[in-house]
Amino acid sequence: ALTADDKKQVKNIWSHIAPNAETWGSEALDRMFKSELQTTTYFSKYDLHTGSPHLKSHGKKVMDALTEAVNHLDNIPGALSKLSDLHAYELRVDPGNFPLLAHCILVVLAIHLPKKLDVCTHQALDKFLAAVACALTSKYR
Ligand code: HNI
Repeated sequence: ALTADDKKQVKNIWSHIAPNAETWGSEALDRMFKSELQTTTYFSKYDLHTGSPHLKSHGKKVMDALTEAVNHLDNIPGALSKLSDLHAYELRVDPGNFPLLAHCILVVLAIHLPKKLDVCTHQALDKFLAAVACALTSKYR
């Protein structure tokens, strides 16, 4: 679980991330789609080329949802409840894909914020992204 200190680290670094939601979100998706080809199967109607409008709009949606979670660190499952229904009941995304996206998000953040992503912040973000994945996959059965 996220400690009080983890929450502080996440909130702190997220203030530098939220304004870049569209660009960094689309970069993370781009990396996921290129390095984990099976993730593209959920987006068959999308144009997934680097920098495409779809990639940008979806990247922003994903990062904005994470911002919402950062604003509710004491109740992530509650804040993402609707998204959890969507991913579990409608999209049926394989839970194994969530760590793949989390990894790509961390890589993108490390590229853009190398100084800010020290060991403690990396660990806190890793725990945060795992908590989000847990919230989004909790309704699978
Ligand atoms: Ni995800 C739609 C957030 C992981 C496949 N996803 C969304 C939307 C948000 C979102 C927000 C838009 C909802 C809406 O329009 O009402 N997704 C997140 C978050 C994570 C995540 C915060 C984890 C960090 N999604 C994943 C993963 C996959 C995934 C790992 C599959 C590899 N998501 C989808 C698909 C859609 C989607 C597919 C629907 C896209 C569309 O437009 O049809």
